[in-house]
Amino acid sequence: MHDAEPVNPQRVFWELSPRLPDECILSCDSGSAASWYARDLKIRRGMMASLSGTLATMGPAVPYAVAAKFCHPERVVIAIAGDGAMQMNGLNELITIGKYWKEWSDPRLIVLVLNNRDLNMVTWEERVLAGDPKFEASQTLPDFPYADYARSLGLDGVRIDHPEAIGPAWDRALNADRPFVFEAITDPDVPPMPPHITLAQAKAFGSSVLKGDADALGFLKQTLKEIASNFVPHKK
Ligand SMILES: Cc1ncc(C[n+]2csc(CCOP(=O)(O)OP(=O)(O)O)c2C)c(N)n1
Ligand SMILES: [Mg+2]
Repeated sequence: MHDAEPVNPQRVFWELSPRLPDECILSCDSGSAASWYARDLKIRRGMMASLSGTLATMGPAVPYAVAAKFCHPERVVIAIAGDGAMQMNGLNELITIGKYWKEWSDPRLIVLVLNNRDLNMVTWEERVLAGDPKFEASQTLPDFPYADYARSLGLDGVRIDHPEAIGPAWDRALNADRPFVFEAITDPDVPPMPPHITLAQAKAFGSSVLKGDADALGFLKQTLKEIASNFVPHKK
C-alpha cells in the first residue's frame, strides 16, 4: 500500500475489510469505489453485498442501504459512494435516513463517501479507453462538507484527510449510536486499475498524457508506484 495525496482510497477499504461486522450488508455505487470494493473487501459468509454492476447506474448505494435497514434493522449496513453519486442523490437520502433511523433496532448505517472532487471513474475512462486528457468542464466536482452536513441532520460523521486517521475513524463509525457519514478526502490520481491492462489501454493512457492532461504529473507518479508495487515484496 503506497502513500497518496492526501489519502489513498484503497487504504480506506483495506482498513475496513478486517473490521467488517458479521452479517453486515454492503451496497457499493458505480464509480472508482467499485474497484476497491472488488479488490480489497473480503466478504464473509453471512454478509450480503451488492454492487451497482451491469448497467452500473450511479446513485443506488445510499437508497439500497436505506432499504436494507428497513428489511434488516438489526444488521449493520454500509453504503459506499463517490462524491458525484452523493451530489446526485445520496445527500438527499441522508434526509430520509434522518427521518427514520430512530425506528431501527440497531441504528448503524454508515455511508462512506470518497471525496475526490472528480467523476473519477469516467476521468480514467477518458484516459485509458479514449486516450483523452481529463475534460475538466464535465469532470471536476465542487467540494462539499459531507460529514458536517450529516451532523446538521442529527446524524454523526467525520472527515478524514490523513491515513493514520482511517482506522480510528472506522472504529468510531462502527460503534456510533446513530447513522454515520465517513468522508475520506482521497487522491483522484490513484488509478483504479484492474489486475491486468491491455496494450490498447496502455497506449491510450500514454496518449492522454501527451495530449496535456492537467493531472498527468500526479497520476503518472501514482501509476508508477502501483506498477512498482507488483515487483517488490508487499508491505501493508
Ligand atoms: C446515472 C449515471 N450517470 C453517469 C454514469 C457514468 N458514470 C459512471 S461512474 C461515474 C463517475 C462517478 O463519480 P463519483 O460518484 O464521484 O465516484 P468516483 O469515480 O469519483 O469515485 C460516471 C459519471 C452512470 N454510470 N450513471
Ligand atoms: Mg468522485
